[in-house]
This record gives sequence, C-alpha cells and structure tokens, in this order.
Amino acid sequence: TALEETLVLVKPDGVARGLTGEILGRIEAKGYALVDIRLVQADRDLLASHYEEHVGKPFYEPLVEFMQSGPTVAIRVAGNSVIAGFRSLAGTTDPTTAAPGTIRGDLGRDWGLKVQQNLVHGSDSPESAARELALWF
Ligand code: DAT
Ligand code: MG
Repeated sequence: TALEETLVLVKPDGVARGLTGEILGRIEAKGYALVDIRLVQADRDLLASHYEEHVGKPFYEPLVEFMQSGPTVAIRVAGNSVIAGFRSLAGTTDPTTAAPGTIRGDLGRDWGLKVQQNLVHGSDSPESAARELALWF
C-alpha cells in the first residue's frame, strides 16, 4: 500500500439530500484523513476540465448540467491506497445495481433518477487525482 490523496466530490444530489455528513462519516470511519474541504458552485469551465475524458459522450451534457444544479462539496482525502479504496466505498457507477454496503448502493435511489445522480465522485488513478485536486483546490 502507498499513502495517496484522492479527490472526493459529494455531488449536488448528495448535498441537496443532506447526505454530506453521512458520506463524510463513512470516509472517517474507514480511517481516511480529511485534508481539505470546500463547498463549490461548479461552473461549466471547471466541469469541462474535470470531465474532459467524457466530452462527446451521450451523457456528457446532462452530466454537466446536473453538476451545475447546486453546490458540490469537494474533499481532499488522504490514506493508504485511498484512490482505489474510496471507489470501493462508493460502489459501482449506477446506484441501481451498486452493492449494499457502498455509498451508492445504500443511499442511491432507483426511482426516477438518472445515472449521474450517484451521490459521489472519486478519482480513478494517481494521475486523475493529481489533475482533479489541482482543479478543485
Ligand atoms: P464514475 O463516477 O463511477 O467514475 P464515470 O467516470 O464513468 O463513472 O462517469 C462519470 C459520471 O458520468 C458518472 O458518475 C455518472 C455519469 N455517467 C457515466 N456513465 C453514464 C451513463 N451510461 N449514463 C448516464 N450517466 C453516466
Ligand atoms: Mg470517473
């Protein structure tokens, strides 16, 4: 294992539903360290950079619109293998089928929601983490 930092976002659906504390609690309970935290109203430029790998995909525009619908909580999280570890805590992308015990599996709702309303983001590699942390902090 290696000490890493990752970017976690509580997306606008998580903030609006009052789940920030629950999600922070799961990160803390795992033993990860909260290094920095801020509430951000993301704009299109920030989101275009953050989601650059997804530009042109069918879900890109709805995703960027949704991410501007309210504030996001950005968290710099440190821990051993925290990049893969947080994605394991988060669960798979679609909350409908995410495993119980995960943030998306336990807290995601499967009625009338879009896949992008999946509560959290976590960086997927050391390169992504460094790039994304520089954008949000
Ligand atoms: P993840 O957030 O699990 O890393 P991703 O990076 O592939 O997933 O996609 C970024 C976000 O885009 C994801 O959290 C939700 C949305 N998304 C991904 N695939 C989608 C799809 N097939 N339909 C709608 N939204 C999608
Ligand atoms: Mg991703």
